[in-house]
Amino acid sequence: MEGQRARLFVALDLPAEVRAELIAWRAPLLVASDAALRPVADEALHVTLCFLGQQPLAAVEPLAAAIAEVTAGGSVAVGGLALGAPLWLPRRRPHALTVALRDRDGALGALQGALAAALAAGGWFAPEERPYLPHVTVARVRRGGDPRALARRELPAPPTHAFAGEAVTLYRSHLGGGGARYEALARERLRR
Ligand code: 2AM
Repeated sequence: MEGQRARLFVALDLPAEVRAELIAWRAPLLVASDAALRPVADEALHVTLCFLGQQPLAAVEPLAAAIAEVTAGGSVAVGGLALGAPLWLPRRRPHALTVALRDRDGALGALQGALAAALAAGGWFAPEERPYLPHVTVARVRRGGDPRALARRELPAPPTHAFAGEAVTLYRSHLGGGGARYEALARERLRR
């Protein structure tokens, strides 16, 4: 075990009904993409808060403790969220179809900032220069896939009702041929 590393990230988990809405929203777009897009697994739809990259497995326990401290044992709420505009990322040469997240009360930005500061202090996270852009990746461009025809079209807007984040989870990403599989290593629920 000693010396083993894993690809880790911390994410906000979405309520099941919001995941269901995203699954319904993307379904006709997957068809229209003519197989250029591969859907992210239904249960894996998430909002990345901090991408940590390769970390020693020994860091999992202190990382879980740091996340528990930032989320204050379930007393933090992240409300006022809503799905926003569809977004191709990166903008110039898209690898993914995503949906932006609106953070109407600034609660998500505050949580992400606190988490980024705590994880940077622990030496696990290198803060990024670019501003944090909350989004849910719903599908990735397949190798050799060309989504340009779809990317030129105006996409329908996803549902816009307000919701609250479910939990903050430390995930391990297992990369594989059929797409990454995400394993939850530690989860802290948020106040509803
Ligand atoms: P994406 O959804 O925008 O592609 C697991 O790979 C999660 O970490 C994904 O949500 C992915 O974001 C994000 N991720 C992967 N590589 C990253 C990087 N270099 N910087 C920031 N986030 C990254």
